[in-house]
Amino acid sequence: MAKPVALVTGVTGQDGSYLSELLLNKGYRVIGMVRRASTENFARIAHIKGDFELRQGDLLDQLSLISLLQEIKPREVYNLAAQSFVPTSWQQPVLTGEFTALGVTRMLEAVRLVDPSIRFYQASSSEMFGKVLETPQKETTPFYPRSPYGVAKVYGHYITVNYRESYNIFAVSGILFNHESPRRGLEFVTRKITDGVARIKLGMMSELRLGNLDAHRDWGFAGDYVEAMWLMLQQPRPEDFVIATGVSHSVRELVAAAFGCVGLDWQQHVVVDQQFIRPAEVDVLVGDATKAQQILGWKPRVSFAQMVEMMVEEDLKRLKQG
Ligand code: NAP
Ligand code: G4F
Repeated sequence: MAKPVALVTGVTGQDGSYLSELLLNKGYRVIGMVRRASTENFARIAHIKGDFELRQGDLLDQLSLISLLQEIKPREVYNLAAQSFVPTSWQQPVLTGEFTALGVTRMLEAVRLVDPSIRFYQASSSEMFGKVLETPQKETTPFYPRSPYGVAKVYGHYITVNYRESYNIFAVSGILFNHESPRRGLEFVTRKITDGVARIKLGMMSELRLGNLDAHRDWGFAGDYVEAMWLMLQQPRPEDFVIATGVSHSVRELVAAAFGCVGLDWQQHVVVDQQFIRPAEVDVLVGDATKAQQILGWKPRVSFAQMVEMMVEEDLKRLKQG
């Protein structure tokens, strides 16, 4: 029997790499969409590159998406590609809108034109809740985004709902809270901290410059969260889900936990630097994933403490190897 085909956009990113592993293990033919670059950026997928296929396509280019779907005939499309770093969205708000907002419409249009029976997953974000109007946040909590990125994600979310309601497409939105791993980009706060802790422990640097230590996030492990993406596309009905641990920690607690892993006092090394303070902040996020637990049977496996330890250990190992 032919393998089910899944297209993953954003395959070179953190989530794309974990999701591709999961789909390969489930027996899918996995096709990763990559945009053209002068140098390859395949570090996160190097270990599985021989097991799946890469095809060029860009969320900015409508025709490339249509041609790709016509060629590979997927059963499922996971739209993970985006400009995903919140501070950059203030520096490049228009480009962020092109990728993160209109890119979703381009992919949905491709689905509608090529084969409306394709099942579509959109990577929505807890950043949409922003200046939160309810705690904890669930599927029915109103949005109040606080960054151009958050605003773009709200557009992506509602256009997904709209294509579901307008064209009866199986299009779902996963509202995922922050999820991290040793494959997280070095600019995000968790990885910046665990990489910094490892460098300080190894004598490669002495101080770590950060922004707002009072911000709280509901941090989970990316490997757990990609499972929820797949589960959402296997349901009898298309529905949106919040995916979160239900536990919130401050950046300060994260710093203390990471330095604690190597027996160092964070207060000797962390400096608050105004350049990392944002024009508008999301102060506290904490999600309620009860619906995902009840309908998808999903719950997180890796705790905050386990995840921080895993990330510090991996950064130490990588830096020792040189
Ligand atoms: P990531 O590591 O930043 O990866 C982003 C991916 O998007 C990269 O593969 C990047 O490709 C690709 N991309 C960017 N612009 C593109 C374009 N124009 N055409 C094609 N590909 C493009 O992000 P992530 O953490 O894995 O997150 C995956 C998705 O979930 C994103 O949409 C993000 O906004 C969303 N999300 C993430 C979190 C989280 O906590 N991680 C939470 C909620 C939602 P290059 O390698 O070419 O740059
Ligand atoms: O790690 P962050 O940059 O993640 P942020 O802004 O919450 O966004 C991430 O999660 C979203 C889901 O809620 C995703 F949609 C999005 O794509 C991305 O994956 O910052 C987390 C917190 C912020 O409050 C920030 O102000 O950490 C605070 N922070 C303090 N010092 C810092 C720093 N953030 C960064 N990146 N760098 C710092 O030095």
